[in-house]
Amino acid sequence: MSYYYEDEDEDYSTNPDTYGGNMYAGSGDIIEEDEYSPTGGSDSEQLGKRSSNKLTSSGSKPPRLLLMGLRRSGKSSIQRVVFHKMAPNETLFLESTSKVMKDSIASFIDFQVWDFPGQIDFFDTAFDSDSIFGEVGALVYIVDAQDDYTDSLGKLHDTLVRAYSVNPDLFFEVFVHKVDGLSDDYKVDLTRDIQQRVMDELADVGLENLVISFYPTSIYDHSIFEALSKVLQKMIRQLPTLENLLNVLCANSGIEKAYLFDVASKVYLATDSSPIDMQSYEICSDMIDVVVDLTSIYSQASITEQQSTSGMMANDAHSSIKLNSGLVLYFREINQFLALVCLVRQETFEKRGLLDHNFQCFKDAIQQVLELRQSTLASTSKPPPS
Ligand SMILES: Nc1nc2c(ncn2[C@@H]2O[C@H](COP(=O)(O)OP(=O)(O)OP(=O)(O)O)[C@@H](O)[C@H]2O)c(=O)[nH]1
Ligand SMILES: [Mg+2]
Repeated sequence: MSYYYEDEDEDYSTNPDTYGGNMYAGSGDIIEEDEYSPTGGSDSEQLGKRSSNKLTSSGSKPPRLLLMGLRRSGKSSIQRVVFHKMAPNETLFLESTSKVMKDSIASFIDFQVWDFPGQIDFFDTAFDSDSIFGEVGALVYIVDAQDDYTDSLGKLHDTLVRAYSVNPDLFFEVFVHKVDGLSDDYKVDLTRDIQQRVMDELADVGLENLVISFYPTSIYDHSIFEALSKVLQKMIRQLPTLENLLNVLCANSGIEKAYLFDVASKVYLATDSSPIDMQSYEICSDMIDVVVDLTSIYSQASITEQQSTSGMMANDAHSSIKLNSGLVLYFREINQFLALVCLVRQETFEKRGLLDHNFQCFKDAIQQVLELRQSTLASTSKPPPS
């Protein structure tokens, strides 16, 4: 295995935590209702630099991911494992949530995760559906598949009807959760059964056209990351452009499969259009853990090294692992949030000049997509001439 880590961003390199265990330091503290903590960092230059590394959602406000479901269904566990790197078995000790907890995530797009308490009473006057469902985002309803889910589906039905009446543009998602330990066939059957029952009930109230996606998930494997990737992708306006760029890169560089990942959460933003197989996704996702773990162990040394050679450092981190299958697993940093992880044929990997050149073009193109959005935002926010 060859491992290289070189770091470009001064502010980020002096803070190994940015890439290490505490991914959202300063930006993802759990806060209670009606507060929004913007991204960490105070000086405007730094904020400008960070924002040009971000993608944008379709609304002006940060989109919301609303996690709903009965008590103990696993909402807080999902939020902790994916966005705060909690080990899955530590979720056993999580306390029940009593208030809506809003978690602001500053990442490739800024968004908020709202973790609701299990038993929400829609008829309670404190529950303001208009403001909760009114903004852009996704309603993710968690069904505990290890429990009797009859009550949960009843609640899901009420939630969907209520949310749809307030905001039909929300994305509606159902996680059939805690499917760890179940056979693949059973997972599929179970998800299909739940889907059928939900759709039948919606048809009874005339909502048969409501589009809902169903995913079997568990915090003990990659499925929760994959499902959340798909949900978050719906909120990225630039997704078709990113997919096109990945297709062009793969076609010209001997890449079998490529994923554009948000490094901190391991959620993938885009992939090329070749079919996704779970194995390639899992191995690419594991590669991020390898790089992040090694970085957190060795980053102090790499910082010292960089300081002594300041001005001469390369501007990206990269790492590769040769696999027995004749493929090379290749990680390459794009900016402080994003990395490309791909499976490259070994013979093409040896022609590194081509790969490096194509990667540079890809990176420039991504940067242009990000900057274009920034300049559009800047020009639309200028006051009209008097
Ligand atoms: N087996 C298994 N257990 C899970 C999974 N996800 C969560 N759990 C467990 O489910 C229990 C409840 O998890 P929480 O995240 O607290 O549930 P919650 O929906 O936030 O509950 P409330 O806050 O009371 O509404 C914990 O013991 C978790 O360890 C999973 O994917 N598989
Ligand atoms: Mg909870």
